[in-house]
Amino acid sequence: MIIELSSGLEAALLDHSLPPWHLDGSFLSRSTIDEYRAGLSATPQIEETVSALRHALTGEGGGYAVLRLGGLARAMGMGEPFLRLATAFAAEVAVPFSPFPKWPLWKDIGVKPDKDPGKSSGIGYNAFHMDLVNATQPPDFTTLLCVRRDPLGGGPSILSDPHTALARLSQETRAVLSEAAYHYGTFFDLHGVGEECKPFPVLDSAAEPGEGFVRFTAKMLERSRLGTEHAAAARELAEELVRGQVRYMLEAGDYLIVNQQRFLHGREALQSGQENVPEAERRLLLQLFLRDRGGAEPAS
Ligand SMILES: O=C(O)CCC(=O)C(=O)O
Ligand SMILES: [Fe+2]
Repeated sequence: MIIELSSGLEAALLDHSLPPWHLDGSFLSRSTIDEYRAGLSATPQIEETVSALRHALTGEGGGYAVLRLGGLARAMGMGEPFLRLATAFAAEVAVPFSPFPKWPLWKDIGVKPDKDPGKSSGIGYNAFHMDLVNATQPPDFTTLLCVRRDPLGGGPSILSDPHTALARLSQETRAVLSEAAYHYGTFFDLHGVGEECKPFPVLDSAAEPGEGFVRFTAKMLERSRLGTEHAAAARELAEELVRGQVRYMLEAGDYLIVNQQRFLHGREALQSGQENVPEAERRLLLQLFLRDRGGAEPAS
């Protein structure tokens, strides 16, 4: 679901500066949230825009949205004042937080030609996954703000609904995916996401069909040692995710928000030749995580 800002809203947002944000532990502070809400509420058509955004993320059949902030980005640049506006929109969805104590609220995802190509900031295919898959409380939303797209033209984002994918698998395969036999990655010094979840089941058998996190990352197929039967079930799910995927090329100023209980995300490979692109011109995203207000906010 793509959400454009009306020209009236854009003009009012350009006119309206927001104060710097403050954190309370790893979460955006209550006072910043109140200030940003008050700031946005003074602009025309904000209610329609925010309700369209919430509906795209949590309404029937929804699960992700691209909020098009490119007009604002072109007019004001993508420095701190622009990031405050993006943070204010994020705070209308849920509470922004940073699970990584050493990182700023918005974490850079650049392009590193020498890194594992399939991981964050690598240049290859970044397979379907949820972020912080191995935490007992993964972020409810993961968000990616595009500062620069791949100048060589690669790297579209991919999105897929794992509940729909699971429904196409056999009962037997789903039963295998419900076993706590999966693991991926490390877990070190993370805030606001609970404890390490290891091993984990992909499918939470206590959740209603179609609801809850589908704890999945296709990256574990190559990077974790899984039993043969568990790997085969995970591979079937990975294939169904690709079958049902949508692709979207983020432009500068596009803000992708993904409800992690509804959709998994990934990214296709960047165009080859990244070594020849100067670092300051390579694709750049900024990532921010959100925690639902519904449940108790975990202590940081
Ligand atoms: O590069 C992208 O578009 C996605 C990156 C990603 O999903 C991640 O770092 O978790
Ligand atoms: Fe991700």
